[in-house]
Amino acid sequence: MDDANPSLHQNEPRAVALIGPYGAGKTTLCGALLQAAGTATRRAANARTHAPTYETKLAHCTFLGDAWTILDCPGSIELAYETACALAVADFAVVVVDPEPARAILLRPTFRMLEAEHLPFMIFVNKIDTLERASDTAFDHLIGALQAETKVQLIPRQMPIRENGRIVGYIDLLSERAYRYRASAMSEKIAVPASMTATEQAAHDAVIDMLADHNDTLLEQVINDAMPTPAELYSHFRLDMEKQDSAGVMLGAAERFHGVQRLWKALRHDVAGPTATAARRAIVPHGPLLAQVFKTTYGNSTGKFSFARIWRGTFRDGTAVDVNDNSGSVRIGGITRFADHEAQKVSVAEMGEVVVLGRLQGVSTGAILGTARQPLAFPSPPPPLHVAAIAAVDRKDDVKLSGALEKLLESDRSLGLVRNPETGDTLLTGQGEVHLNRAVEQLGALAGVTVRMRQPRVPFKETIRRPVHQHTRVKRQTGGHGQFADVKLDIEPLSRGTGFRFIDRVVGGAVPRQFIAAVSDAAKEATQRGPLGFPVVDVAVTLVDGGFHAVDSSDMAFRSATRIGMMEGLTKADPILLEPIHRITVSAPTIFTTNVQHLLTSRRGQLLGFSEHPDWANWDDTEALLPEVELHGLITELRSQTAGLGTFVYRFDHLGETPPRLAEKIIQEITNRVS
Ligand SMILES: Nc1nc2c(ncn2[C@@H]2O[C@H](COP(=O)(O)OP(=O)(O)O)[C@@H](O)[C@H]2O)c(=O)[nH]1
Ligand SMILES: [Mg+2]
Repeated sequence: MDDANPSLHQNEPRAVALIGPYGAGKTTLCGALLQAAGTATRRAANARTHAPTYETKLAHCTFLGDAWTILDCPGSIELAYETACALAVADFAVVVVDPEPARAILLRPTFRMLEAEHLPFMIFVNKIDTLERASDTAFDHLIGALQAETKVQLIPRQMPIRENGRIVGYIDLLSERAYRYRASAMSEKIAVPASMTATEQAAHDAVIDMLADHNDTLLEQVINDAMPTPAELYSHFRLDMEKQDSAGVMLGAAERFHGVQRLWKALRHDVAGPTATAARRAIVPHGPLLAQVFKTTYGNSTGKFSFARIWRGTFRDGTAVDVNDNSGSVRIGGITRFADHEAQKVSVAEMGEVVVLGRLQGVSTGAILGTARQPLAFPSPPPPLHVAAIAAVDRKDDVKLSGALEKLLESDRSLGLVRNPETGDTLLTGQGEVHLNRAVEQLGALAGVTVRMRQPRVPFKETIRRPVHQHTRVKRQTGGHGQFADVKLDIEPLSRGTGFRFIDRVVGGAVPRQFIAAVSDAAKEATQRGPLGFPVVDVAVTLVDGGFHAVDSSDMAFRSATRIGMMEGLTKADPILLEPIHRITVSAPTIFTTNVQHLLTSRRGQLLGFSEHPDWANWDDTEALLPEVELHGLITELRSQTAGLGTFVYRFDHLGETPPRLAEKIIQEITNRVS
């Protein structure tokens, strides 16, 4: 492909996402990029960095005549879905990392997201000013550590120049030019330090070899000792990144402006525009209007905003567009573009632009606007890791709450809402404590009510451990008509998971036909709340015999005899509390597997074994059976034991007997609640 034309993508607006672990300096870098583009003042740029980033922030700017949208993504693992959604519409990602090799392990989830999206990316090693005693090999170590986390080949784009252990500049390994950093200004070009010429040459050759791995033409050139020109190298480099065969590694210090201008130039040259991105996402280039919503927000004063990238055509304010290929249509009511902090109303937006659309009812994150004619891939929300029961402090606010919940779930699909009919709890599910705390805060603000959060109630059950024979007679004389019923019940335990069974073994009309249904119903009803206070499962009740009175027997009499008999019988039958046990698979880096096992056993987990993660090198999957009560807060503790990386999936497995001590405590609690 020709690279003679450096303005290959110049006329298309491009979108680049800044991603990476929390605290690596993404927001600072975003400010520095804006400042370098002349969009933000240093103060405005710095002001951005104070608070942690909870959601993807958008900034628009122009760099050397090209339009850019920068998507400053949150780094927290709990908000990873927000980042995944941004990656679904970005042309490119800059992974911002800390220079400390020990922290490279944090990059695995980031790299996995990029690999899943096939999104081209490069790495920006930030905070190199913090390396006070950088050794010759510090940078190699870092790249080695990062390489262990991704299948994409990492190619160092720059080589640091050190003086007294500090990094003061770099040599560009493609152009072989050297630069010295200057305080808050563009770097100054210098001669390659004499002491570095040999190592620089070796590093340059190594880069060419790496590029030749993916390119036969280059390989042939190398074999024939023909020197590729810098322009050829740039071109190979860009194409390699575009195919996600490799990713360049650059360095700098966003806070000091080091390497920021260089990064801009690399982006300008290496980032393909929306035409290429649309092609990568299998969107045919010519056709009707098409855009995808990647973020949705609700504010009390602002209303609903849908953030969308336009893949095809032109958006005009006031026109109607289809939603998800004919599942409805909406009218565009306001198109906004963000220039740093300032919102700018526009009436028309073109292909490639990232815009914010107002008041699109029924349109949620991932929605397709216009006509796709084929499904457009969009990341699915991750499975829940943390669950809390929520309620309005004042019950009469529940209605307001449900409206706000709808908005909340529409704006964040990594939240979920489940009503547990067994416990009556309304459960909000999400990715961790921080995530849910913030969600509940937003919920309260949207609804204008105070929302309370507490640990979900566990749907305990009970069963019996030994068979009993129960004889109960109800005999009452009240005025005229009396009440008479006599039942003999065999109450027996069944194997786990069988449920409830009623058997009629009455012979010779000891209990007349017409009353059997009343006995059966009452027996079943009695299992709704057993002697311990929970639903009774896995019990067989056999009506073996009984008696009746020609005048005084009735459905009601048989019902009450059965009810009394069941309660007495179950109490004598050695009742025991059962708790839901889940089968859980915990994934974490292998170095933390022992921690994971201790954590699970400390929470009454029964370890089933562990194995290598099927496709994450140096990660293990630990399998265990874990009581549902112990899931509460597990993700928080797991993260603290695994540098924040551990995660899990779980599903209900069986009901297990609750250990006596715990059972006592739980029964006490429910007794207190009832009385
Ligand atoms: N020493 C140093 N600190 C930096 C640099 N860039 C960012 N920081 C600091 O790192 C912290 C986290 O930065 P922030 O941009 O919020 O990180 P984010 O979570 O990745 O967005 C802040 O205290 C920044 O001031 C840098 O180049 N050098
Ligand atoms: Mg940030």
